Amino acid sequence: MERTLVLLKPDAVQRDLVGDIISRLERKGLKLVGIKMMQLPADLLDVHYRHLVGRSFYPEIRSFMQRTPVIACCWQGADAVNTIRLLCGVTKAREAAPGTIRGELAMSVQANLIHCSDSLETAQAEVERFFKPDELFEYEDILETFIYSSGEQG
Ligand code: FUP
Repeated sequence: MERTLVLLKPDAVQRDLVGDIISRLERKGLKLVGIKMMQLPADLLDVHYRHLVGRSFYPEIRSFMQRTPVIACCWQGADAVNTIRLLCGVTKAREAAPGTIRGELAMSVQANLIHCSDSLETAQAEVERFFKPDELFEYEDILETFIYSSGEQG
């Protein structure tokens, strides 16, 4: 089973959409294995968004991501990285597909509610960046045999 990082951004916190977004991921069948509220420091954001540091819009992204605390979550599931990318929708939220989180709930490129890791390699690095080992949990999911076939279970 894969693990991936999700951040619920300040617009999700401010718009009271935290419960809705978490509920969508839960109802899909993904397993929550870590969750906390964090005020993101600038140096953590500079590493997290290092592919964007230097772009003209980066200072605005950094300040947006610091406007309120965010909710950091680690989700586990079969192909969890790609599954959550699909549920999220494309970056430019007003063009995101209906049914996706961004497609249903957001309009903006910047205020697009959610970050999710974009590859398995990135996911492993991002989960380690945002969570200490003792903040991540392994526990039995009693519904797993109703969510996956035997060949799909981790
Ligand atoms: P995503 O993987 O969909 O979160 O998108 P990126 O990693 O490419 O972008 C990270 C964040 O930068 C996005 F959530 C929004 C913001 N961004 C802009 O504000 N303008 C841009 O042109 C590109 C990204």
